[in-house]
Amino acid sequence: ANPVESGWDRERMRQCWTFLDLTSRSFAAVIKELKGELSRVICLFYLVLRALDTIEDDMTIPAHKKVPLLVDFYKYLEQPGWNFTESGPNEKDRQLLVEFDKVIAEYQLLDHGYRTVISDITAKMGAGMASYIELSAKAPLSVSTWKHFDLYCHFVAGLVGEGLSRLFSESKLERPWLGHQLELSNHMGLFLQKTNIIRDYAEDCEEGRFFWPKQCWADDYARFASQPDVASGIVETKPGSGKYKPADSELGRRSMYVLSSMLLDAMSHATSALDYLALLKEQSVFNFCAIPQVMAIATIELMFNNPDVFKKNIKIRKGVAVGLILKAVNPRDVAYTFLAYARKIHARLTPADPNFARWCVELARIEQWC
Ligand code: PS7
Ligand code: MN
Ligand code: MN
Ligand code: MN
Ligand code: MN
Ligand code: MN
Repeated sequence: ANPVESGWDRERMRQCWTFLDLTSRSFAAVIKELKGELSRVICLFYLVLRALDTIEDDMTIPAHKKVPLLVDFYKYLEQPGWNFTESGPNEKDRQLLVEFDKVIAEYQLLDHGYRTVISDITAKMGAGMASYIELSAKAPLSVSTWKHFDLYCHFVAGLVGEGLSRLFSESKLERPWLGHQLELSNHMGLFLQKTNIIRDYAEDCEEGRFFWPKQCWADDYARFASQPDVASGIVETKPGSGKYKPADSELGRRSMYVLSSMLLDAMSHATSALDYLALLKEQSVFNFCAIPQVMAIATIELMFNNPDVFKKNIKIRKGVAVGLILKAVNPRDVAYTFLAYARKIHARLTPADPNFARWCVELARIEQWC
C-alpha cells in the first residue's frame, strides 16, 4: 500500500517510542521486548494512559476544566490532530500532550479489536479519575476508607491490568479467556499501584496529594487513644504550658505501624499476582508482567520499618534490580523470589506491631503458594 495513503509513517512511530523513553522509567524496556505487534500496541496504550495521568496529576489545571478533559479524553483518540498545550511544568510528560496528535495517528492504524480495548479502558479510567476529583473537592482528605482506596487503585491500575489482559488475548499470544480474568488482572494492578503510592508518599505530599486512606491513620488513633501505656510517650509541648502531644519517639513508633498496615494491605495482593502469572504462556508477556511485580515486592521489603519513606522516595539498588529481572522468567522462580522477601519481612516483624498477626497470615499464604 502507498505509505502516505495508508497513513503509515515510520518517523512518527519512532517519535512515539521516544515519548515512551521520556515518560517511562520502568516500563520502556519490557514493552520493547514484547513479541510481534504487541510491543507497538502496548507502547501506544502506555502513551494514552500516561497522557491521561499527566492531566490528572497536573495541579495547575482547575477542577472545572480537568473533570471534562478526563471524562472526554477517550473521544480525542478519534479526533485526528488533537493535542493539549496548556499543561503545567513537568517537561517530559508535557511534550507528549503537546504532540499527542502523533499518538492519535498511530492509534488510528491499530486493528479494531485493539482500539476497542484502549478506548474502553481510557473511558473508564478517565471517568474514575474525574469522580475522585469531584469527591476530593468536597472532603479535605482525598481517600477516606480502605474500600475507597481500593476503588481509586482500581481506576488507575486495576483497569490497566484488565486492558493488558484483553490486549494479550486479542493478540492471540495468550489464551482467549485471559481477557476475562478481571479479578486477577485487578490484583496485578493494585499490587503495583499500592506499592507506588506508599513509595511516593513524601513526593506526593509535597505536591499536595494524599493517597493513603484516612482510615489507616484513624486505625492508629483508635488503637492507641485507649491504651494507658501511651501516656508514657506523652510530653508537654512547652514546659508549664499544660499542652501535651506524643513524644517524637512515640510518633515515630506509631507511624511505623501505620506504614506497616499500608504495606500489609499491598502485600495482600501478592498470591493473586502469582496465580495470574501462572496462567501466562508466552515468554515475553510473562517477563513484561512479572518484572514489575518482583520489583514491587522488593520495594515493599525495603520500605518495611523504614522511616525514610516519610522523607524521600526510596529505590532498590540497580544491582538488586538486575538480579531480580534475571530470575523473573517463570512462575516458580517468581514465587521463590516472593518467598525470599516474605521471609526477610518475617524476620523483622515484632509482636508489638498491631498488624503482627495479620502479617503472619499473609506471609504464610505465600509459603503455602510455593
Ligand atoms: C500500559 C504498561 C500486567 C496484568 C501511565 C502495569 C500512573 C503503577 O505517576 O509511572 O510516576 O507515580 O511509576 C502502563 C497488570 C497508567 C499497572 C498507574 C500504563 C499490571 C496510568 C501500573 C501506566 C497493570 C495511571 C505506572 C499502574 O507507575 O506512576 C502500561 C498486568 C499508566 C499495571 C498510573 C501507575 C503505573 C501504575 P507515577 P508510575
Ligand atoms: Mn514513576
Ligand atoms: Mn495520577
Ligand atoms: Mn502519576
Ligand atoms: Mn506515584
Ligand atoms: Mn511520580
